This record gives sequence, structure tokens and C-alpha cells, in this order.
Amino acid sequence: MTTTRRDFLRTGAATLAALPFLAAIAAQAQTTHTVTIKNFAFSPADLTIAAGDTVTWVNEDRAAHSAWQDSGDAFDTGLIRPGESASQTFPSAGSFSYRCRPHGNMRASITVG
Ligand SMILES: [Cu+2]
Repeated sequence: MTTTRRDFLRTGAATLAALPFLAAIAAQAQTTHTVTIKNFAFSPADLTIAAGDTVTWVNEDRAAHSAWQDSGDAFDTGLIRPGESASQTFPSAGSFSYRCRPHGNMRASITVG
């Protein structure tokens, strides 16, 4: 199969026609937020995100930690070992307070707007 100049132009035009659509998708793109775990604390401790966004917890500590919504069990990352990370997507609005399962005094919250 040969590609003629006309085919090439047609393909180009189709690509251009799709650009506004692609831009609309990009505008709605979900954001990934990072919560750092260090010195037995979540940072930021209180995070506000948009529905559909993802939170990634990065453990920069020497101990294993987790992020667990103890009141509603909406999410539980399980143990995140030192140097590792875990992610959770929040599809709908709500307030989520959470803690580290091994260290109950490590508390933080995520508000999904
Ligand atoms: Cu912990």
C-alpha cells in the first residue's frame, strides 16, 4: 500500500480536526498529588484535591508506613516500605481522614472537592 500525498494531507487534516477534542481531554486531565512520608509524618498533612485526582504517598522514611482510612475503610495502601510508594485515586467528593496503620498517631486528611 502506498501513501499518496493526498492521503497524507487527509490524515493531517483529521489530526488537526481532533485537536480541540484532545485539548478538552487535557483540560480535564487528572492530577497526581504527592504526599511525602518522612519523620513519621505525612506532608502535606491536609490536602485538597479534585474528584478524579490521584494521591501518591512516597515513603522517604526508614520505617514502613501506610495510609489507611480507619473510619470508613475507603482506602488502605497497605504497608509502604522505605523508598517505595503507593497510589490511590479519589473518584468522588468527600472528606477522608486517614492514619498510618502501624503508627496510629500519624494522622492526615484528604478533602476531595
Ligand atoms: Cu507509620
